[in-house]
Amino acid sequence: MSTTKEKTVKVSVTGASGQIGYAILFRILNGEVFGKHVKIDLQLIDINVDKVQKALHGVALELEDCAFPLLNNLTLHSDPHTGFTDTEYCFLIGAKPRGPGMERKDLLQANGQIFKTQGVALNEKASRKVKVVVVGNPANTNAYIAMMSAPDLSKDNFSAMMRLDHNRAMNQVANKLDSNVNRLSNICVWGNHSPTMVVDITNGFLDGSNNLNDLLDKEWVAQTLQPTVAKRGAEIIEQRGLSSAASAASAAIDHMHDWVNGTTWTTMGVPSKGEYGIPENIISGFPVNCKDERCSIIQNLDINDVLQSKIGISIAELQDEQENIKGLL
Ligand code: NAX
Repeated sequence: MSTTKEKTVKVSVTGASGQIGYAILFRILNGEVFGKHVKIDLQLIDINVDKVQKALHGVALELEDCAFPLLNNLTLHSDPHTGFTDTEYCFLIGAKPRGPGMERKDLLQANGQIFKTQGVALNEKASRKVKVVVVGNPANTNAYIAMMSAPDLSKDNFSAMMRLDHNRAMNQVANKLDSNVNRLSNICVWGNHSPTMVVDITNGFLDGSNNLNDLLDKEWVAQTLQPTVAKRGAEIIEQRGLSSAASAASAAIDHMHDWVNGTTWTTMGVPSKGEYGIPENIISGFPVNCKDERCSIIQNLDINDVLQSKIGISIAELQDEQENIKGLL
């Protein structure tokens, strides 16, 4: 008989009946974030539209049919205030897609309102130690809005998902070196989750000691790696007819897993405290270490002038997005 006291965590997922939701829920309940011995109270949230709530109910039936031993309790919500009650780990996936004729600034406004409401609900209802990862686009600015709308929570509770860009970069480099992602370390992605994001291999290694600067041709990094990662989402839509879903879900699992269980050198979108000249509160991709359920930005890296100027462009885009939604805050 086990003598270990069973642990239960409370997890909320928005956009739960969407395509990323469908790809992530089964993996969360399979123990891929919190481990095989941690039970889960799962709170699923989607919008208050009959068709969507019906679809959410259908997903819930399937989750039940998996007979996951880790599923302790499952509840369905249309109101984030109930869906975020006491939540400790929160995947904010739900967002409006860009509609016909909608400009980027209209999307920012529409989604900004969603993330403001959710930030307020988190502020009122979530556990004080809640960990939030925003997946819904524009992810960095949505995370910023939620963070600024939750003044009673620490800013360190909020993050945006840059891990899909990170994983895409890792895969491209591993393929180029005819190697495996396990043999790579210290790669990161700076800036916004948008085509302006900046892949950085300058501190990277193969097998812990062979510097990627010496192994990879500069021209390949600039002319192939960076644009391939930047345009990968568009390439998937073009091929699959739908946007990335399972890979996005996988990246969200990796993001929360590493935040909870610890890691060295990965990429997370986290609020700047002024590191590397990035203005305070901008949620940018940074290289981070995670330990004891906290992540910290890796300090004192040398950033060459070319990288610095590319990062500056991506940060300027984030500042522009903030300017666009400042009326909401
Ligand atoms: P879907 O359109 O399949 O699903 C979105 C779901 O969110 C729908 O069920 C919708 O009803 C729900 N929703 C909308 N507003 C909501 C609200 N206020 N509260 C709760 N639920 C709400 O989109 P899907 O493919 O799942 O993508 C979800 C989001 O992830 C999109 O914004 C997408 O752009 C973004 N992505 C972000 C990525 C990243 O790396 N950060 C990569 C993948 C993805 O493109």
